[in-house]
Amino acid sequence: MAETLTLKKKLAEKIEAFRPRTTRLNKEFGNVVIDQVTISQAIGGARDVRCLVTDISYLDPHEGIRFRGKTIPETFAALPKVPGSDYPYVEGFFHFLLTGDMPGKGETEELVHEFQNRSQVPQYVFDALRTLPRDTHPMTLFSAAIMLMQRESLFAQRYTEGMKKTEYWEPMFEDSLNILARLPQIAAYIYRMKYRSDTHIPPDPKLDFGGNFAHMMGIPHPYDDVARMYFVLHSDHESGNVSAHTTHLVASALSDPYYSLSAGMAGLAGPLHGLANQEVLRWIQDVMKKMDGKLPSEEQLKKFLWDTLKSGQVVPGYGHAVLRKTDPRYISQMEFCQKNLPDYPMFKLVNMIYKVAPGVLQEHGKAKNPWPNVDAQSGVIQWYYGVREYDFYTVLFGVGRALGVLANIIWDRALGYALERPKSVTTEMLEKWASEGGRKLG
Ligand code: CMX
Repeated sequence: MAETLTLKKKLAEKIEAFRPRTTRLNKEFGNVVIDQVTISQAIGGARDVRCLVTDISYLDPHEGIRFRGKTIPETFAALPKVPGSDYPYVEGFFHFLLTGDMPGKGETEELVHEFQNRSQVPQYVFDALRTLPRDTHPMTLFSAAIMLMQRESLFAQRYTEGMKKTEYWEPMFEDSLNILARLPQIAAYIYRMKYRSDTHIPPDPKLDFGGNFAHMMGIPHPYDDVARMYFVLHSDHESGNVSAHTTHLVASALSDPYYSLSAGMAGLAGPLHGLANQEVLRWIQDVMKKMDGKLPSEEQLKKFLWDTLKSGQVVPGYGHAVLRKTDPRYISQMEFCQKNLPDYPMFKLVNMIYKVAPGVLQEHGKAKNPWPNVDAQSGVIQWYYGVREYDFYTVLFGVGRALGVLANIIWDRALGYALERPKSVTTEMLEKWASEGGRKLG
């Protein structure tokens, strides 16, 4: 089945053509310096240190994300659309992330079919999830479900049997496709088990990734478009963010995609990363509650923001480690809201926060970026379409993020990236180098 898949054949050709570039850089230019590290970067989370490589997406601080060189609007415009929908096939987008080529209609349909063939979630996954206490966080269930399927890893099996390094990417590709095809049902199952009285809607084998997810969630059109948009927007944000970096790090030990993605999802579950989308809704709901459901004035909103900051908390959905302008993923979702829910009070509140919060954060003077990130808008859309259990929102982020991080680790193995192992130093060493004006290099 997979042997004849156009995507796999195309990927094999791309990898063969690309490998000499990485080999040449490593062998002939390995000593060329591309960055240096300061004490505050060593203490401060390696911010801005250039020591990761990916060709799948690039995040410019002022422009935002480009997938394979294309902006978000360019990506949406160029991908084949699902019939009757304004949004593209998620499957076609995965083809684009992996190869850098826009798939044609035929290639996309072939891949949609391939995903459908691989989408059956093993019953033991559901059985295991059901044994856990029902108040377990959805991200714990999601990460656990991915980890549970590790026994099926072809990469792990082929590695034990013995395979050449140049072949590593193939079972990584197979595992990744198997995982991705199953994620919509796993996510919808977790949602309905926890929040819809444990009633479930079987997958429709004729539907695409986003359409089937909406169907299994039990939410009509245009939620299928919301799903497609959401998964594409959340897919990839270059390599240094916690979920991408964790997945890459774990995979560098030649852990298979199940282990690696499960670990990446644990990173996404942090409130400074993907969990911020649930925190945004919690914050907005808190404001609405205090206002008895009425919209606050700008002055009142300013006070809510200052109260949050003065209590030592962050304003969720604002700020970014790399971006220095409004996140284009925020804008893309804002445009969706303007078209589909322009008068929704919560959307109006989100717009008002956008008007007020950057000024407050600038006055506060700490955040390097006072502008909204992807998480500031996404929960409102979910709330509008009836997904009001905001604990679940990070799982939606996770389904999308899986597309990017899995594409990345397939290429990691294809290009033979090494075990990741940065060097640590002690505080005493830092103090010594500080007193000497820097570490003597060479
Ligand atoms: N509200 C209040 N303070 C903020 C802030 C915010 N939204 N954003 C940054 N700051 C503070 C930081 O906490 C830090 O304070 P300390 O010096 O006391 O530690 C200071 O400003 C400098 O931080 P920074 O360099 O601007 O930002 P970082 O790279 O350290 O962190 C991020 C980036 C996203 C974690 C941070 O902006 C934040 O906590 N935002 C709120 C949570 C959020 O929306 N996260 C989602 C990000 C997108 C995603 O990954 O999903």
